[in-house]
Amino acid sequence: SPDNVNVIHLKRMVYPKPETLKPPRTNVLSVSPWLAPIVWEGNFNIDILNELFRQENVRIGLTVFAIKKYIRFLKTFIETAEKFFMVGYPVNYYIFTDLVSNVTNFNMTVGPRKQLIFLEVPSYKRWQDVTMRRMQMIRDFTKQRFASEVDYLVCVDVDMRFQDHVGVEILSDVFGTLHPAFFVKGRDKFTFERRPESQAYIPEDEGDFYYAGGYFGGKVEEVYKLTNHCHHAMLTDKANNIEAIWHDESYLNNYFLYYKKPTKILSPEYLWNERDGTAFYLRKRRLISLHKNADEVRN
Ligand code: 2GW
Ligand code: MN
Repeated sequence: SPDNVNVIHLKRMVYPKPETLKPPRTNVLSVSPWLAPIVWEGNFNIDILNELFRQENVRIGLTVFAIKKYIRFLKTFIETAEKFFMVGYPVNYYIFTDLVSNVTNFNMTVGPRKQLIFLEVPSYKRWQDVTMRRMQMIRDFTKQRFASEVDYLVCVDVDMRFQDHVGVEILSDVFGTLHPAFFVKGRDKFTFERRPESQAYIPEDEGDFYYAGGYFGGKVEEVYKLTNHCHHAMLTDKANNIEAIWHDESYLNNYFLYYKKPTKILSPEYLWNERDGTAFYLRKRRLISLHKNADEVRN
């Protein structure tokens, strides 16, 4: 069972009765039209969820890419994950990097049943390829090793800092995250790929949510399907000399709309911009996307 989680069994677990006519959250959408829960603080009881996932002995893989200059984000990312991410559960941190020798000198230590695993991958010249090829690399390692080592994968950007609880409440067959810049906006403002020639195309009158490219996951088998699909869509576009406007994020949005709707959706609590302060409906800001000097890290 998880080490640092209070183990309380479902039998004699005493908690407030769910009230059918008194939803805990009234100012946010808590369920999608296809009945996927949208995860907000207040809507879940972590003790119940911990007991359910503990019974399954879940093992979690957290994938992150630290290629070229982005290696600088790794230390804070891992340090804060140790404090807030899946506390008490076995976690493999899968760090894809082009500089394995550099990072092993970092001398980061992680807690019991946590493992740092460095995976050496090529570094692409164009930054668009660095971000898009993550789909291919996650897919390849899914078959090779993730399937035998973990049950769920959580795939995120590295330019982030955890600052509050992220636990098993996020786990589901396949999950996506509401992009912090778009969840209050209309479809016409979504930056989906709008050229019909692209595999990522979504017309103006379609779309559920605008999902963030930097935070998705699910059961290993589902992450395989997702990354394999997005990688193939990207290759088809490449053969036709077109590249989706927001790269992997555009292909991911197309996949979630047309091929597999997420079975759980993470609210912006799970992905918030450092520069955006806070908002009245946010009870927690769990993972913060760091402000960076784009020109400096990109060149
Ligand atoms: C990316 C863009 C420009 C220059 C460099 C890089 C880069 C990214 C890199 O040199 N090395 C590297 O490891 N990366 C990885 O790709 C790293 O894990 C990073 O967090 C991730 C996405 O790049 P990032 O964080 O600069 O892009 P954002 O924050 O604008 O991300 C959104 O848009 C992307 C598509 O353009 C992706 O969909 C991403 O998932 C989104 O969050
Ligand atoms: Mn990012």
